[in-house]
Amino acid sequence: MNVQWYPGHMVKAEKKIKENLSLIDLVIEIRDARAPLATANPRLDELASNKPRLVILNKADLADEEATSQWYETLNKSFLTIAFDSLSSNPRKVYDAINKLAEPIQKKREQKGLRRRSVRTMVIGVPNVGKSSFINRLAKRSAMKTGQKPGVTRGQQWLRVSKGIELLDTPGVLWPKFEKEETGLILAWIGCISDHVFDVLEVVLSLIKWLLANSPGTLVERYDLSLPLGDPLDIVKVVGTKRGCLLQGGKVDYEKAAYLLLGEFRSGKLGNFTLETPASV
Ligand SMILES: Nc1nc2c(ncn2[C@@H]2O[C@H](COP(=O)(O)OP(=O)(O)OP(=O)(O)O)[C@@H](O)[C@H]2O)c(=O)[nH]1
Ligand SMILES: [Mg+2]
Repeated sequence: MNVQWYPGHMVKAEKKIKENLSLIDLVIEIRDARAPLATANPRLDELASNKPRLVILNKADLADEEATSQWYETLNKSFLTIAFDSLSSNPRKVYDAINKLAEPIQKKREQKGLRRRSVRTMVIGVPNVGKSSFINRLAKRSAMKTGQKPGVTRGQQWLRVSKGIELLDTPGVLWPKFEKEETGLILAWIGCISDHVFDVLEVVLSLIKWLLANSPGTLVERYDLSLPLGDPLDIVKVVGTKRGCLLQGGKVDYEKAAYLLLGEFRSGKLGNFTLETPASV
């Protein structure tokens, strides 16, 4: 897949992270539980090596539960990790984790004769993983703007989410680390890359291939497809016909059908899927 990258943009993003590191006590890295590898920040180990880190496997409600447990086990060996649903999980465990990670810093302050102070945390992650929704969940109100597409948060914004905890919302940043073509595809499937920069039909054909290989019954059931199945393009055609994605004159509108499939996948209507296993770490 051909996605355009802007090296200048990445240099700026790294500079911003470095600037913020001097202001904060710990880092919360939000990843998408459906793709904890593709949505990881490959530069973070180096950039934030001296800051405690909390990893949130967000959108756990859309991921495969068993796979999320496996990811939890794997990641929790390196970083305190929490599987979370920013639309409905109880934030208690996140508060506890933040306070636990900040405790050594608070202790150090006390030893120096200083008072404990608010824990300052930067929330980072690739676009659309749910950073702003996560902050809203912790604050128990819609303080930050959220949206179904990447690039909603433009600037940085601090918010006191509870007594003693302040979070910094940041714009999502993608890193040009697509050594594997699949990483780019996965990011496109789950909505972390703007739909305008790739060919939606091409991306959906690859998603259909993945679904046929990993969960053969899903498409058949959801769209009541007859067997034997045709190739992925045929499947888009049948879905488009059945769902009325048609051009004037009655021909199938492949792009519209592709958007419909993508939307249903992203919102969990096709089921709960995890696209990467810890074995690929
Ligand atoms: N099902 C589900 N949807 C979520 C969850 N967290 C966020 N969302 C949805 O995902 C979309 C993106 O959420 P945002 O909070 O705007 O994501 P963001 O990381 O701040 O995005 P940018 O600011 O664009 O980088 C929104 O439509 C949210 O409602 C979650 O845990 N589960
Ligand atoms: Mg945001």
